[in-house]
Amino acid sequence: MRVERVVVREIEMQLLAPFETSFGREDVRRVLIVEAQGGGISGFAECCALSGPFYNEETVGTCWHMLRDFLAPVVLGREFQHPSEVDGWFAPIRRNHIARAALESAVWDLHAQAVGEPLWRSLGGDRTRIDVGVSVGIHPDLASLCRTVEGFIRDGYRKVKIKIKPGKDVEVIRELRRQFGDVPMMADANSAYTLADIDTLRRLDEFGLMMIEQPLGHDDIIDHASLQKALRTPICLDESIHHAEDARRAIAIGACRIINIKIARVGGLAPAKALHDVCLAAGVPVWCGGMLETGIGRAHNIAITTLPGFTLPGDTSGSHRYWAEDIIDPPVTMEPDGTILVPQSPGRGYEVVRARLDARTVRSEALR
Ligand code: OSB
Ligand code: MG
Repeated sequence: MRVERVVVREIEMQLLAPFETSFGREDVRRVLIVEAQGGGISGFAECCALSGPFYNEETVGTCWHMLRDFLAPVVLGREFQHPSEVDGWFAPIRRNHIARAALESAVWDLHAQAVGEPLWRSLGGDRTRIDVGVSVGIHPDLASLCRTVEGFIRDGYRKVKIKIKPGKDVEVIRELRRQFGDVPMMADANSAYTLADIDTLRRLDEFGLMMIEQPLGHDDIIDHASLQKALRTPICLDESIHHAEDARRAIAIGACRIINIKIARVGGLAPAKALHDVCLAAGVPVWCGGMLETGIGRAHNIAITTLPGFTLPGDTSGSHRYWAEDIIDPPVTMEPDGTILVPQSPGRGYEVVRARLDARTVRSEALR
């Protein structure tokens, strides 16, 4: 089949509460929604770059440019047998993974619908439910953080991830452990530390965290290997891993014991699966990270999480974690046991509500 038309839209979604990390804060979520049309079917995916280049180098603006001027032209009108071909078409383009992932994933959704099977089955997954965790942003004070975490524990999440940064780390985790005992907990630093902070990072060892995510440089694996030797807590890499080869190298030098896989960060579903395969072969557990996605991005995260190596709870929470009203129907919901049931209908498995999409669209462009 072929993609006959690509529609790129920018939408604005009000977050229920601002989300703060060591690198910045999002209040209103601007995301691009990519629609790949062919044979009367629409494949959807989300381009989840943040508004500024502070998680990785991409932004909503750079992704718009890449999608319109470089990526859509490569895909439009081109015959394919299987969506795993698309990543190969993008090979001459350097990086710009979030933009690539959006169009590549939309073609996967299109294909899965065309052949009448759920996206997760096209990917080779086999789980019927996935374990759900929640990511908790940096709060202005410890009391409000504790209230938030208490609510999430009551909701039944299987993992609580706490964002940390220098000055909001050891005492924060100590207090959470004191109040909530040994709930499955981890920390994510988003590259806020250096090896000079090794004493602080070692003090976190006493709290039995499941892992500490990306403590050091966004572009580093060498220092992470040194740090991992000095820590009991497993290091999980996020920002430093862009593709399967990065994972192979990081594992080879002992830079991490766990890897966070984000479809967007690695350039799409086929690259995410390839990264997963490397980790599975090496015995390194993976989990699916999040980028404050709308339901469209969540649907893709759920699909990839059905692969066998995703053995740890991810960051894909239900729609209501961030949105008063999601743009999909039904919304993603977490069961009382802390799982999400994997949808059985063809493609992404959640209907896109066009009226809601249109109401939130601030610009759109149709490409042929
Ligand atoms: O580091 O995992 C991260 C959000 C934006 C950018 C980076 C990260 C995050 C999160 C949120 O942790 C995860 C979610 O979508 O709930
Ligand atoms: Mg992270």
